[in-house]
Amino acid sequence: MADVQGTAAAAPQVIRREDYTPPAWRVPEIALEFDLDPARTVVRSRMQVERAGPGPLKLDHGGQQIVSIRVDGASAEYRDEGGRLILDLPRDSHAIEIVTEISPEANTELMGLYASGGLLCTQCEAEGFRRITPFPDRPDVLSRYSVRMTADRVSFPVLLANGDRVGGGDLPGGRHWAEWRDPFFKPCYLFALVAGDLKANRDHFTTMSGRKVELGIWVREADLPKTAHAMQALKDAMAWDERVYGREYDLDVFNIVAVSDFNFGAMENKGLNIFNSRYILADPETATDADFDAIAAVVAHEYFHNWSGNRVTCRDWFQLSLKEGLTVFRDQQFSADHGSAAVERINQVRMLRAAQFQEDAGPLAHPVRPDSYIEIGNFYTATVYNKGAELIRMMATMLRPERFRRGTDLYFERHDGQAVTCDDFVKAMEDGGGIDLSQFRLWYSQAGTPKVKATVRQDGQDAIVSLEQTVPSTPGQSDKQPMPIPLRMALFGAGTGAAEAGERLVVLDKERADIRFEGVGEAPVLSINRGFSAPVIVESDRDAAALALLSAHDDDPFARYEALQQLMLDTLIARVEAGAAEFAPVVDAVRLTLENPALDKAFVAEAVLPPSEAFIGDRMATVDPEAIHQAREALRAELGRLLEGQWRAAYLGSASNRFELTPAAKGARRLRSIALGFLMAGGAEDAPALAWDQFQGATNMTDRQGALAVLANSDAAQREDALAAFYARHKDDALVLDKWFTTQALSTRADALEQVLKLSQHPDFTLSNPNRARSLVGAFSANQRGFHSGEGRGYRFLADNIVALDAINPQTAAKFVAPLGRWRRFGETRGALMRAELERIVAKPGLSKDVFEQASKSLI
Ligand code: 0A1
Ligand code: ZN
Repeated sequence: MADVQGTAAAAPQVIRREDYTPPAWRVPEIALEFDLDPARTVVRSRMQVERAGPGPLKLDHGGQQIVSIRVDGASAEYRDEGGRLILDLPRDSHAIEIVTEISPEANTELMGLYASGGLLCTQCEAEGFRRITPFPDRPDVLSRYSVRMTADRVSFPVLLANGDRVGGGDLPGGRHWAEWRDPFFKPCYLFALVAGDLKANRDHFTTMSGRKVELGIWVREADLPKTAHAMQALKDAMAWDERVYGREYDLDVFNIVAVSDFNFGAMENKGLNIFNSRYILADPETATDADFDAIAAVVAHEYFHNWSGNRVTCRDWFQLSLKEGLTVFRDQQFSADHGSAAVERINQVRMLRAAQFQEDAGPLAHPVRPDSYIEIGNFYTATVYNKGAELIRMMATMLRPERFRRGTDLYFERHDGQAVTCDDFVKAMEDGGGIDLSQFRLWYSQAGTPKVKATVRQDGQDAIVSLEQTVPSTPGQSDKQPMPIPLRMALFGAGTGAAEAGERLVVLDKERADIRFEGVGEAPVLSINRGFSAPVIVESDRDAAALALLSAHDDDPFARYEALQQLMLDTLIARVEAGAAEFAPVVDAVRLTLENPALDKAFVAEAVLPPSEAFIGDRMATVDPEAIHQAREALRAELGRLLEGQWRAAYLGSASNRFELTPAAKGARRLRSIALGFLMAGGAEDAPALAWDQFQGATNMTDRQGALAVLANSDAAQREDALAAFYARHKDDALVLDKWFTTQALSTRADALEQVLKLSQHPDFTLSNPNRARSLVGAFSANQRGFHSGEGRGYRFLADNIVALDAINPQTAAKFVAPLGRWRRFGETRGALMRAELERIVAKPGLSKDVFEQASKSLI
């Protein structure tokens, strides 16, 4: 499909938050008719428009063919202004009818109406609706939709849209029709339809007021057995939102459809969620425990949007975090309530640090509520989503549960049916929770990860914690003000590890503050940012002994994990920088953790893992990926060797029997594969055989993939056999084959780049399926050692793929640019090579504005 505005021939237009003006026309009613056909679909739109202010009616237009435009029954004059149809209308209300033609099968961008594996489906967020029919494609125009579809009865027996089905029947010529009506006002980004040969896993949920809701998860018939987990998650999410937020579902039907070609994870269209199939389909044979968990989280996330996003939506796209930050926070709470809360928090923070801290530290840094964009698709970022969720979490921490709930109740009640701003949310927290958040609003407007320096000293019978914050400058924002940083902290005795002072919540709202803890008996060790209460980087002068003490005694599981991570991090950085460092304190701390019977396996498994190579690099002035890799491997080898007995015990003690998805069973499987990795790293003679046996004997994908990854990272003789066997067994299951590509793309071996170059020529590799593109190209760009090896050939590989993918799917291509944008961090030689690839991308004629924005900003 031609993308008229998508090309960067002229300098692309910058959209600014400060330029927001309310719409001049409302569209209270719209009736859509689709004559569906993969090659040529005719769309007839009838809109009732009403004047809300001065000015013409402006309809965004996606470049498709316009057959006719009529106003009040007569053919109408309009002009095209840079992708917008402008209609000067004389009266205050008119009936507009527009007929357009589109070709779903030619739509490779996967925005608007497109074909995927024999289905026709839509994706409208953020600005896809305009590719279906001209419309004021902005989230503050709310309409009631009715949708009539006609299609071939054999190819498309199922016709779904938002709301309730109100009619249907057969037509001559082998066609049939169905009509759906959605009684709720919604912005056009929540519109959806699906047509295809689908079967449903059907169930129902009775809401707290006793209404019965029909639930359907629609997939290809062969996939029906893989939908049980998603269905259970949906019912759990519906019950949880009633219990925790008092939010009840509002339609009689809730449908989910799984599609195999999708740019993101899933989409919360009103009453008709559309999912990337990887976040629906699972059984123990094909999905890992992490997949099962991600499915539950994404199903819950999309469901929660029904209130945080759909009933209360965004005024404009700068407010994206209004719905995304809040909904991520809600899905995080849901996951914590349904699993191990400590491990959930560890994983959330790991993800935040891996994606968001990097974003905040680089050329693409932007505030949670951005000030400008060229292409809004580039702002579905870890900052808007995950840092946005941390902002909600900080407010919840400061308010405590009861007052936070009063705030959210007020928010939903006050703004139901409206399109509002992040500031409206904060105001509801202030009014409902009784708190002044004036200074807190800085978290929405200032980019960059704050740093907090913390030291503790004894002062007679007291301890004094000195805190100092700095907020780094980021592109376009050099002058930063101090932010209010809620820090949960406690003190432990340096000799005994005994708790010396109960936990306190301190809000650091100035550049500096001294906090006095009274009545401290012995020299104190500081436990700070417990539970990761603020998304900041803490720098403290705690030495190895203090960190080891916390890792053994802290009663906050996150802080305990963090202490061991910090100990490993300090050790590894010293190793890289000074060439040598004592591993003994780390070995002792890991031993104590492994031998502590009070800790559950899931926690132990996460705590003993050294920080990732990328995270170590983030804390260094200049990143030398190979040196970091060698240091980390040396530590893993030492841990493996010196604690062989403990790893063996952990391995044997975690043998899987019956497959269950309880936190305990998942923790055991996780620890088992991690222990196997350490045995291999330590050079245990039987480790390759153990890995092979685990691979061969596995009764579930978690054990199989765990063993495969260990072998894929090794030089073991069984490596090739395992990869070949995995391929042979799973080559017909696209989602599992993605894992095969990813495992090799993430390999820590020196030849990862060569393997990836080969795999990119594999007959099963294609850029046209986003999951497959991410499984190889996306994964490899996160392989710190592999990507930066080969004198720039890794960079060239990435750039070549960005350019190739840009021609078919700019939105997904743009997501691959960020790793090259980190060029400043990798020293002169690598930096120049990375920059050269960015320059090559930017110079490409016909580049999309999506990739142009990311690549050009990355050069600055
Ligand atoms: N709102 C969705 C994310 C999403 C955004 C854009 C899309 O376009 C391809 C698709 C999905 C969510 O937060 O889950
Ligand atoms: Zn979302």
